[in-house]
Amino acid sequence: MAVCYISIGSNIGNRIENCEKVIREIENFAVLKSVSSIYETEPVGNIDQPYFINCVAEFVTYLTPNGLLVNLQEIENKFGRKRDEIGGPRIIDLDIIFYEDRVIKNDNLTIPHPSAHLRRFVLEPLNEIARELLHPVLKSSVSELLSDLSDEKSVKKIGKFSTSISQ
Ligand code: PH2
Ligand code: MG
Ligand code: MG
Repeated sequence: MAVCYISIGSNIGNRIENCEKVIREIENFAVLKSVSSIYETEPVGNIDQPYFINCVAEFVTYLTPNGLLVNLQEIENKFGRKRDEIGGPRIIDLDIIFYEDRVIKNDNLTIPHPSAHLRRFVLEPLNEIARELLHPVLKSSVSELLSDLSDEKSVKKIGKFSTSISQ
């Protein structure tokens, strides 16, 4: 079984419920090990869009990295994710941040996620559940990446998932 970390984001509709529902969906093919608190985060990139709800969850799975990607994309599609605007608002966005300590780069998939180490909305929640985890390319821990981070976008912890999710 492989350990993977998935960043979950939503800024359309009932954002927290969207995140809870996708965690339940991912549990059809992976075992949830831990999930961060719920964060409300200022949009990065295209700033003319609503604030996001973001969290990071740790799963273990028998799927390969590519198999995991395909399954996550199926969930995004099922939730009605449209891919017309790059970096625009989304009902749900599922990004693989780490998969074991694998380094992968192909046309479909880059792991570790190429901008994870630059984004406070990823590192703050990840630091809550995996502060010692090493970035396999940068060879720094999540907590080191967070303390070196220059991203000053607002990332606010606003609560926890219900225990039915996080236990
Ligand atoms: N996702 C993006 C672009 N910008 N900003 C925040 N705060 N959270 C996100 O999840 C996010 C973003 C593209 O995937
Ligand atoms: Mg993303
Ligand atoms: Mg994505």
